[in-house]
Amino acid sequence: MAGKAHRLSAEEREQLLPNLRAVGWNEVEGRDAIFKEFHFKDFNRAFGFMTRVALQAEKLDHHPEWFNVYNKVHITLSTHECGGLSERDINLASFIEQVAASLS
Ligand code: H2B
Repeated sequence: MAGKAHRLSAEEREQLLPNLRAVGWNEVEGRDAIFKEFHFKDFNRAFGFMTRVALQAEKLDHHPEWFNVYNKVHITLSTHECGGLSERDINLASFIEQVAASLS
């Protein structure tokens, strides 16, 4: 990905995080990251979702931390390079929302 990632400023957070909060993303306590839990009808849908997110993550060279059991997928987004939330996380979260919406 082009350019160095920088941690979002207070102003950028005020501008970018409300939209994600509104659709269920929350800031992680004790760590500069965001988290959301997704529920699907079954494993097939959950894994289809993960597959689409994985391909995009690879393309962006920005990868989620995630956990799956059957129809549940827990996702944490943070940028290791800058040790916290960057615009890359916001972009990936927006993509993830689009995929989830198309599968539910
Ligand atoms: N994913 C996330 N979430 N944060 C990073 O800083 C990151 C990544 N860096 N995927 C990328 C890969 C880096 O390690 C490689 C070398 O480009």
